[in-house]
Amino acid sequence: MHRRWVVNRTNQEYITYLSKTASISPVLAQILVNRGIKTPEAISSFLNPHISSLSDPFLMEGMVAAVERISSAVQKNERVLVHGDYDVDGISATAITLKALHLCGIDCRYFIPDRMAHGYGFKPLAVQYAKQIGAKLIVTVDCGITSFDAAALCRKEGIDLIITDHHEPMKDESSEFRIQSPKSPHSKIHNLLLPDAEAIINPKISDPDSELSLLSGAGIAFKFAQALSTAHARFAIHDFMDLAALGTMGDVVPLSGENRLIVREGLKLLEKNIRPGIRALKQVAGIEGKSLKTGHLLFALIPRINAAGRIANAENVLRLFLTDSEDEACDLASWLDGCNRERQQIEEKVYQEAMHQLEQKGARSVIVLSSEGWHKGVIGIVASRITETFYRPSFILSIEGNTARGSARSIPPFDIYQALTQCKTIVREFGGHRLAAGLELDVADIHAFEECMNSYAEESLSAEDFIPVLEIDATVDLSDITFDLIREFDMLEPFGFGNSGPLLGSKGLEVIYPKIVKDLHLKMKLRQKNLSLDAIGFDMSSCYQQLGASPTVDAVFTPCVNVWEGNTSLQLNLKALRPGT
Ligand SMILES: [Mn+2]
Repeated sequence: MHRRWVVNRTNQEYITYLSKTASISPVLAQILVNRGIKTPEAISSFLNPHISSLSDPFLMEGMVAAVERISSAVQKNERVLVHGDYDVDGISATAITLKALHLCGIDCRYFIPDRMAHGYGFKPLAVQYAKQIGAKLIVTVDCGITSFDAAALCRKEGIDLIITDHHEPMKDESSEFRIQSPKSPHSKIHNLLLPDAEAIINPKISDPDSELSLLSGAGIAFKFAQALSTAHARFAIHDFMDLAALGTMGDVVPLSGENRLIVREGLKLLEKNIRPGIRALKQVAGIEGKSLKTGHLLFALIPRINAAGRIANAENVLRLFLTDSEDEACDLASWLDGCNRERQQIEEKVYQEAMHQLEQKGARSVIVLSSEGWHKGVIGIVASRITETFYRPSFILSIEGNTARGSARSIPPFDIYQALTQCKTIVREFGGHRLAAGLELDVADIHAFEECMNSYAEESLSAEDFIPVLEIDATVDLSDITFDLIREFDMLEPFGFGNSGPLLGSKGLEVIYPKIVKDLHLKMKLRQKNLSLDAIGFDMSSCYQQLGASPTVDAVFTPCVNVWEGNTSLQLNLKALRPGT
């Protein structure tokens, strides 16, 4: 796919100043500035994050009230229901909250909705379940911020409610139906519709511009647990960071601020196998004993964890996270591995059908595809794959009777939550974020919805917005690439959304001995002045043809250390090539 190459540049004097004061190379200084880390102090805390730098959870709105309500539950010996969600973020958040409440001495139960039977979110059915089991308090995690009906039923049944969530609150544009009680501490917040609850912890409401608003559902559960650990029990909050890291990576929130700290510490804990369930899961995924990187979470652990909620029952994952039994852990892990294989097959079938439909109708600015029989558990992944392939927002809708339920994925220039708000008279229900959302609409309205989305996209996007950008951190000479530089880059880990591995660019490189390896990869030496380095481009064999077209090439790459038969050497891991400019 054609991409626009964009090099990030900052005032050279400032880079020199940062490089000197923070004792880092100018290349690293530029990379940090690109990630919004712009002062020597910010650089120091970014490169050396420490658990002591976790922010005070009591500064989060709603926290004091929530912790007080838990205290009274402890005193009155009340039963509490934790209401979660079926994806990795929701299950991790549930596990953290259950453990923390249990350590406070609370008798707690859980409810995880079933994707097929209940759909996403906190619904009246769960309140009925709470009543049935005699719970006097419900704590939602990773959901609840738009659960008006369930909150109202709680009030009616005399069950108290604490909402912890990181999803967008509903904007109040038609003030006729403001559903807030005067008791609610949030009733003063303008333009937001919030459910009636004893406490709401959601930084997207109280602190939308702070780094805390980037927390995942599990991240917020972690902050709640942190507050409980200070107020009640003497448990170590550090021990929850493995679960919080899984949720953080699973929900693809930016790896800055506390998210970075959570994932960095969480990876170490995941390596240590403090939970039999995680050890067993690593075993079936073939990554036990490895030094863990975020890629292992993204491609080995998280797909297996999410498979349960997609095609079966997510409660088993909760059991996996919480069990102390090695046998149970092994059984559940291999069951999950089976779910994941089944998920892959179902996904492939839906993907092929969706691609076939797309070929027939052609790709518009916003892709809307729908069919009966598409498994709701995989439509989100299919939307991701289609958006990635065509670099367009996409909606994949599964039709059942008169109802179409769908998943949407978007590209950075197109705020899909905003777009849905614009078309909200056509959709029955929707929720989500800038880049991903879920929705429900009448089958009869699918055509009108497609038109509405496309006309909004045509108004708000330019042709350039449909060309993906390749962001290059810095332009370097090959002589800048050293073992020291690569060691410095290691300090930037963990990599992920919002903190991707550094990409460097270099111009006017001479290509020496290019060859295709294993039919797929491209191997060569690249020379600049009298210096040459090995370069490898995985899955880049198709670039071989264009190499002869000009005397030199420009290249984008990540430098790495290659170890081969006991020798270590510098190597460029190529990401893109173009004729020299
Ligand atoms: Mn979430």
